[in-house]
Amino acid sequence: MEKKWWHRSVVYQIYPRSFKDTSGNGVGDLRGIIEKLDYLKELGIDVIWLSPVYKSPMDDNGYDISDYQDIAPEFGTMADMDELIEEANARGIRLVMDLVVNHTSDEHPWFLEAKKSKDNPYRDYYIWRDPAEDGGVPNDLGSTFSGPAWEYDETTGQYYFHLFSKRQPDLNWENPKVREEVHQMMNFWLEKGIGGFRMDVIDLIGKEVDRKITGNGPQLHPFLQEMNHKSFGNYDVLTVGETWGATPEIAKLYSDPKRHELSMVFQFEHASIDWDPQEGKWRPTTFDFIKFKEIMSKWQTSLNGEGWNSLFWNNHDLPRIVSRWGNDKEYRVETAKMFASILHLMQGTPYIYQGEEIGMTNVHFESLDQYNDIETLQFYRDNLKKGYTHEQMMDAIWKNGRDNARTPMQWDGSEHAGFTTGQPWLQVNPNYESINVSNALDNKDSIFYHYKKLIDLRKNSEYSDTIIYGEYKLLLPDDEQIFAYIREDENYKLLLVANFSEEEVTRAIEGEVNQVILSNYDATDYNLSSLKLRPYETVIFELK
Ligand code: TEU
Repeated sequence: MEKKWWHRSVVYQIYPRSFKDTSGNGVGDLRGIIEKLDYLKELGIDVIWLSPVYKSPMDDNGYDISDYQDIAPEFGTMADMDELIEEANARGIRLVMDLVVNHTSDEHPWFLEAKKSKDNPYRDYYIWRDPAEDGGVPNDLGSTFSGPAWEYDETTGQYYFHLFSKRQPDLNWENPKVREEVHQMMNFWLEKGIGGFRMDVIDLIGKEVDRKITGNGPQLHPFLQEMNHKSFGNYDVLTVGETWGATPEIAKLYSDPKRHELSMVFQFEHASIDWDPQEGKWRPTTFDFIKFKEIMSKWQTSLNGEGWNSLFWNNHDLPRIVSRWGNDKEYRVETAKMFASILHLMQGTPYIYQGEEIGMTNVHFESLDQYNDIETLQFYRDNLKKGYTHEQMMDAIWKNGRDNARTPMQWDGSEHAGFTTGQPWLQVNPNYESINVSNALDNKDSIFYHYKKLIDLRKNSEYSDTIIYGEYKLLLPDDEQIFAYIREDENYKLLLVANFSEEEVTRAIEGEVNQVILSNYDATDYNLSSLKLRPYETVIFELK
C-alpha cells in the first residue's frame, strides 16, 4: 500500500466546548486551544480533530450548523480560527475540521428559506413529504435521538425529515445544488490550510427516505467520489468518515486508495459491543471479552492493504474507556495504560480523545438536571414513557451517556479544574483535584507519559514500520483473561500481552524475549514460558 503521512500520525480530538475557556463565559474557546498547543506538542500528537466551532444555536452543541463559514461567537472569531490554523501548522500539527453535512440547523438560511413555501428555490435542499392518509407522519422512520424522524411544518402543511433532533433537518443530497454548496464550503476551509475533515454520519448522505433509510445508501459512494474530486482530493489531507454500520468489506469501499474516496473510517463494532441490539446504550448488556478480541483482531486483518483503520476507544459520544471497560478506582492508572498500549501497538491511525491521556473518568451526577446532552434528555423522556424506570435510565446515563465525555478538561487542582474562571457550562467531574494535567506532568509514571512513550514508539523508534505496517496475529483467542497479539515484519517481532483481569495470572507464551519495550508496571524479569502478570499488567516485548 502506498505510504501516507497519516499512517504514521496520531490524532487528538478536541471537544472545544469543554477544552479551555479564556473568556470566562464557562465555554471553551479557540484561544484556549491556541494556549494549549504546546501541551499537545509535548504529548507528541500530529493532528487535531476539532469538533464543530461553526455558528450554531447549540441544540446539539454545534452539530447543528447555521453558518458553515463563520465561527460561533462563544468560541471566538474567524481571526482566532485563522490564528489557530497558523499556530498549529507552525508546530507541525494539522487541523482536521468536523464536516457536518448530513443535516443543518433549522436556523440555517437555507432552511429558513425552504420552509417559507413549497416553491421556494431552497425547498428541495431538504426532504419534505405530505402527511399520511391519517394526517400523521409520512412513515415510521425514527430519529436517532428518539421519536419520529418527521416534524410537521404548519406553514406549508408538510413534514420535513430529521434523523437527529427536529432542529437538525436532513439535507437532500440528491439535489446537485446541495452537493455544490457543500463542495464550495469545503474548499473555503481547505484554502485556509486545514489538514482535512472528519465527516459526521457520512454513511447517511446516500439515503433513501421512502424505501427506508439505509446507512450506505446506493448514492453514497458516487457522492463521496464526486466530493473527493471536487474538493479534498486536490489536497494532501486526512479524511475520516463516521460510519456506524461499517463492516470491513464496507470500510474497504470507503478507504481503498484506488477508489478515491476517504482515507479511513470510524467503525463502531467494538464501541457498541455491550449495547442491546434494539434498545442500544440504554439497555447495557455484558461485555464479551472473547468477542471483543475477535472484533479488534478482525479489523486488524481484514483490510489487508485495501483500506486503513482508525483506532479509538473514546470520543465525545462515548463513555470514557477507563470507566467503561477498565477499573477507574484502585486500578485506574494500570487500566488506562493497558488500553493505551493495546490500541497504540495496532495497525491504523490512533485517536486520543481529550482527557484520555490523563485517565479522566465517567461522571456520576445524581440529578438529571445536571445533564445537558439532547440525546440523553430526549431518551430519558421517551424511555420512561416506554416503561423504563428512573433508576434504569440513570444507571444507563451513568454508564453510557454522552456527557461522560463532555465534562470540562481537568487542567489543574484549582477551582473548576483550571478550565474556566466563570461558571462551567457543564459541571467539572469532582475528581479533578487528583486527576488533572498538572499532576500528570509532574509524575514521570503518569498515564500522560505512557501515552507519550507509545506515540514516540510509533513515530520515532526502530519499531515504527513494524507497528505501522507489520502483520498482526492474535494469540490465545479463547483465553478469558489475556489479550495477546504479535506484530511482525522482516525486521522485528513484537509481542503485547495484557492481563485484562483483576487477578494475578500465569501463562506460557511462545517465544524468547529480546527486550522489554514498555510495561504499565515496574518491569521485572519476565519469563515467557511461565509469564506471571499482575492485575491489568500489560507488557510490550521485542522477541528474538
Ligand atoms: O454522531 C452520530 C450518532 O448517531 C451518535 O450520536 C451515536 O449514534 C449515538 O450517540 C449512539 O448512541 C454524530 C456526532 O458524533 C454526534 O455528536 C451528533 O450528535 C450526531 O452525529 C448528529 O450530528
